[in-house]
Amino acid sequence: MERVAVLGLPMDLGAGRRGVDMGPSALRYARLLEELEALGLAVEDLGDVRVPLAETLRKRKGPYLEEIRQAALELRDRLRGLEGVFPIVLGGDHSLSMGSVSGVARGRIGVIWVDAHADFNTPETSPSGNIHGMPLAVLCGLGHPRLTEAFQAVDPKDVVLIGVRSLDPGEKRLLKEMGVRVYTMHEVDRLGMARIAEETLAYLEGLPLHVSLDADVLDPALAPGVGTPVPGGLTYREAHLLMEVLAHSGRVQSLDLVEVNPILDEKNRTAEMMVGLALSLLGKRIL
Ligand code: NNH
Ligand code: MN
Ligand code: MN
Ligand code: MN
Repeated sequence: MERVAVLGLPMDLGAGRRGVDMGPSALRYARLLEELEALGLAVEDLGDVRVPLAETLRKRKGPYLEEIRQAALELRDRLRGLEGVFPIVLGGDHSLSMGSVSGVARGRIGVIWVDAHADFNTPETSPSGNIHGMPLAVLCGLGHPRLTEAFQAVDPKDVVLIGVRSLDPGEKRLLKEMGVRVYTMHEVDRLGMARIAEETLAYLEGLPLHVSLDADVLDPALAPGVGTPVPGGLTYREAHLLMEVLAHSGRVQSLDLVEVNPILDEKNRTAEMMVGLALSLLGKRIL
């Protein structure tokens, strides 16, 4: 029986709006653990990584670089201690993925970043200064030295972005310079998700895979509970099909479910969507 470990990181310090710190609760409330068990998996909830509340930090305005670094390092170390389980990390804002990817990497790893944005800003290119817009750049070695020293973990050539439709000017330049493979919504429309999923698997041939799933990749009509909604996102079936094809490969070894904002959501639908996608990635089939 495959074993799954669920670990939360209730942090919103990297985002521009409050609320994604409640994401782990919302995902658990949406029956993530029960549904995984119903699939026949052995599931263990490891609880949450501790993270300071924004209210308790004296500095009232971000960026909370040191606090985010510390929380992501704790996540990294917790994940490094796991062996023989499939970790699902519950966010929390996307800056936690610096810790999740470095925590699950045991050598070379392919990262599939499913997001409306590329999260490829540096402090120089970021228009917002929000650290959740930077984690993929940090993982590729670009950005604040306090972060890149701790978390550089992937070759930019081993990264695939899917669902992108909002890029800042400096980010576009960096993505091209670093040779990151990007499937924007334009490619999703033109090629279809089946082909994109197959191409992604072929491109990352031979590598174990980590999927980092940002709720804002979904169309805001399906997933209103996100801080930075962008129109024209993935449909229900496009998102599930991607997860189903990746599941079929048997190569995905870890998952982030991030950026669910229950304050902005309607009746927890966004968390429910994310749980459904996790189930498809873990092998749930229609027939
Ligand atoms: N690119 C913008 C920034 O750096 C938005 C990032 N916001 C996200 N990313 N939610 O997934 O601030
Ligand atoms: Mn993101
Ligand atoms: Mn995004
Ligand atoms: Mn996001």
